Amino acid sequence: MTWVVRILDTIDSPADLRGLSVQDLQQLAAEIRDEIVRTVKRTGGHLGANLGAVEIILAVHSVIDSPRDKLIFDVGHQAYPHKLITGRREQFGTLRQLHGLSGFPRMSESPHDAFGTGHAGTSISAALGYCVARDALGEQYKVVTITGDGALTSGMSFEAMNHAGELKTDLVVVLNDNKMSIAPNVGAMSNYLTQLRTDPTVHRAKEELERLIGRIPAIGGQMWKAAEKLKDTLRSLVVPGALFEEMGFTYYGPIDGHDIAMMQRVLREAISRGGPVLIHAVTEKGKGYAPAEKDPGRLHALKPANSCSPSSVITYSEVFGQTVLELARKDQRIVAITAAMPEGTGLDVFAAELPEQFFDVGIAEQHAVTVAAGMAAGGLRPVCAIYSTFMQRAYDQILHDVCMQNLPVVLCLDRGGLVGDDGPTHHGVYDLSFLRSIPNLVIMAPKDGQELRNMIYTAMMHPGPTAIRYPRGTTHIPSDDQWHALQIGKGRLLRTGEQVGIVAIGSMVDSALKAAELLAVRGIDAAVMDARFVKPIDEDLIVTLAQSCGCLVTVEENAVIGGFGSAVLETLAKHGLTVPVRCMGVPDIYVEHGATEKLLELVGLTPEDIASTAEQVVSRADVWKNSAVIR
Ligand SMILES: Cc1ncc(C[n+]2csc(CCOP(=O)(O)OP(=O)(O)O)c2C)c(N)n1
Repeated sequence: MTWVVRILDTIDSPADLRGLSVQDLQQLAAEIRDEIVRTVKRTGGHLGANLGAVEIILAVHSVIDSPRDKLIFDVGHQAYPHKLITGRREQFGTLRQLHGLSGFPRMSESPHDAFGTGHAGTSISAALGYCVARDALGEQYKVVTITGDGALTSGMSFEAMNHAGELKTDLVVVLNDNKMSIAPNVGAMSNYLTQLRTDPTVHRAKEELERLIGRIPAIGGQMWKAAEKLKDTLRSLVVPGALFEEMGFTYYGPIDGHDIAMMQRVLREAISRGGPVLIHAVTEKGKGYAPAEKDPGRLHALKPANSCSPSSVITYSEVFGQTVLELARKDQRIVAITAAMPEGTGLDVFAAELPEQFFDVGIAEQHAVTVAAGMAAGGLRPVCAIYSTFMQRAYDQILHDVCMQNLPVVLCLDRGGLVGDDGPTHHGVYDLSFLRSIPNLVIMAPKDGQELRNMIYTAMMHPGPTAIRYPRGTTHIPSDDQWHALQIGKGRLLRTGEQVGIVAIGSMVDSALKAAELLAVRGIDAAVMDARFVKPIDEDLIVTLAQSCGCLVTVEENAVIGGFGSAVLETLAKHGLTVPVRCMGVPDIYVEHGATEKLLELVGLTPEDIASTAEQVVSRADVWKNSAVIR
């Protein structure tokens, strides 16, 4: 029996690529694809974008000298091939598992990960920062980014290019144009790239024009200036990439991003040319794996092999999408906005049925919120659905454009809480804290799908701004096909009890109820409150609970600093109540990636954790009651 030695097994660092021929690199690309498909089927993770970027990554690593030279990814879920050839092949099977490899580049994971990523549109800014540092410190290294066409819909990419064009420093941006964001890419920039890729007349015109321009004789004075201007005008009319050239980048392309030899040649030429350069590489998302090539949107990412949901459940995102659709069918003023996540947010059903009332603005969260503010000012009822982690981008837009003007925008923050294997860049655990200090904003968090339906309806009826945050994952199919308006600022008592009040919000309400069961077995009588509103908070119910139980535990799947528990403490302070309180939430750390249940254990938010904390608080309250010194 003969063993075939994989080239991949001989690559421990990018330096090992240098002796390889183009044929070897092509063979290596096939082995990398194989390894990614096999592993991701088991662990879950991003598929299509990685398969499409293999040759670009091999070409870049074969012409630069990482980690001395810097390779910076955008979003970073395309970095699996990079991980496999930068000394992490052996650990690749631990991808996205607790304490295993991250699904994104991380500076702490490898010296080859020049910059950590997860959110889109950061690569050109970070790379430019490296260039500035390099130039200021008199160092000599190359800086290359791999940036997607989706990332180019993000404002940050343009802000960075604008700056790079002025600094004129040596920077190579490889634009990995696979025509897709997660869904098909949108917007005028996307149309422009399509035109560059597909219009053969533009290519012929470029060659012809460069020839003609070359023939314009060198002349002096005013005539020379006029001729130069004419050249520029002609160039901007027909030269591919004129938009990038106008921004100060030398444009190469479009070229086939799967052609390793060509990529190497163009990269070398770009590096030796100097200044900001953009290489427009066209690739196919899912390349080399037929199911992903056929359906790149659905196979953007896979769930772990052992995950399946029973048919009695539905995702929160689906409840959201269906509810907004039902409401919008009856009211044309209701419009839905997504920032490049139509499927993820559950708005795909809305887009299919009511395209006139639906807007995908690209990876542009800030714009999404302010355009919603403008729509509300103009008389529409916009619902803006953005993952909690990406809403962090739009803080000022919420504060300055929506809430200061008290506009009726409904902000829906999906993936609130710990999101699991995507890890710290994607956990949505800051929103309650960062939203709570904004005046005029009503903030709600549902305990289940039915409550989410009611909250969406309540928000639509409210004349000012509202935010609803709900978790990733599933909930019971709502029992009621209708919805009911909730009284703003009112929570509800789900379980009465005399010894401790557990005040929970959103995803933690069910865990609090389970904790109360555990406590009952231990002879402790716990009340459980579903707070529903973080703001305005139900002061009456909290004060009543604090007085009747003598101690409280607050529970939230949000940073404990400045979150819901802080609001409860502020309420008690306002009413002059001094009772023992423990605030449970996400501690002041960036929580790892891993299965959500494991992460909840890690941060101490399981029903058992809540029960034992409540037990401690009860015994502390007893000491308080009996001790004149402490009192
Ligand atoms: C600020 C932000 N918004 C949304 C996302 C969710 N998201 C992850 S990847 C992606 C599409 C990226 O497309 P592109 O830049 O073309 O990269 P590709 O996956 O095609 O390589 C989106 C919208 C994100 N990561 N960051």
